[in-house]
Amino acid sequence: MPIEMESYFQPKNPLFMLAKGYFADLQAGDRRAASERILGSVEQGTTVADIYRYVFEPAQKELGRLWQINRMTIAQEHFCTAATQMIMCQLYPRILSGTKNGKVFVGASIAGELHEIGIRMVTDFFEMAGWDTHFLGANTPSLSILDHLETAQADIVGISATISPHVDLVRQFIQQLKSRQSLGKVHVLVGGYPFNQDASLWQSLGADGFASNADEAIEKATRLMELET
Ligand code: B12
Repeated sequence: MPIEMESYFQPKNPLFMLAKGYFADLQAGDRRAASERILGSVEQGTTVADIYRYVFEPAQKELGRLWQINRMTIAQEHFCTAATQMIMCQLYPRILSGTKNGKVFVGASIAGELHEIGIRMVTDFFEMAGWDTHFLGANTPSLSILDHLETAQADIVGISATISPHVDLVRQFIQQLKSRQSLGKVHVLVGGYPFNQDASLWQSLGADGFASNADEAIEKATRLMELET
């Protein structure tokens, strides 16, 4: 990571004031105010997708920036992350309420990988786009993911890795998937920090696609499904 980095809250953010206020609530240790601010905004018509795009994602990245320059302790960073996850849960009645398109998406972080908010956001975007989704969370062993893909009759699996040494596990996972006959039709999307740094990494691993954010993930998935028909 570069040493000098701009804040992730920039005035061009369409929810700039909401995002700043939310972050200030969390920094003050006030989860209740943070939650009320988000739920109030959603009540007034802000979409859950926009809260994810313009509030939660920059807030998470800002945590990393402040931690890196020693302006936030690890404990504060954990507190804010846990609070954001708690508030995301409060939005599920809205996330799970749309009509379905009959397609199944499974999202997981590879074994050893503890970063799970990115793939959770991606999975929730699939849910909001009408897919049936299965979010398996952090640190999921490859064989368990593969077995789950069979049970869930998945169309697409999304695998997340943030820490570079985990990239090789993603490669091994893809090889295992491609060699299992029963999973011949399952497409693999990958994403996370190392894939954002090197735009051709996904191809060298044998994945079917990569996306740098949740909106792009839906676009890529739609294209993969169109290619099938
Ligand atoms: C919260 C956090 C943690 C939490 C995670 C908790 C949790 N439940 O997820 C904890 C405390 C566990 C953690 C631990 C560590 N962390 Co950390 N962490 C972060 C932090 C602050 C936020 C992560 C986050 O939520 N981002 C927000 C999401 C929305 O963004 P995202 O993950 O990039 O996801 C988006 C896209 O990448 C994409 N995407 C992601 N996955 C996928 C998957 C698919 C299929 C697709 C299509 C797209 C996609 O779509 C998402 C939505 O747009 C980041 C800072 C940052 N800049 O992200 C550091 C950061 C990622 N961590 C970092 C580090 C170094 C670590 C540790 C090694 C620290 C340590 N010394 O112990 C450990 C490693 C633990 C492990 N084994 O995995 C570094 C990574 C640098 C690197 N890769 O080289 C960062 C960047 C901090 C920094 N400034 O240096 N961390």
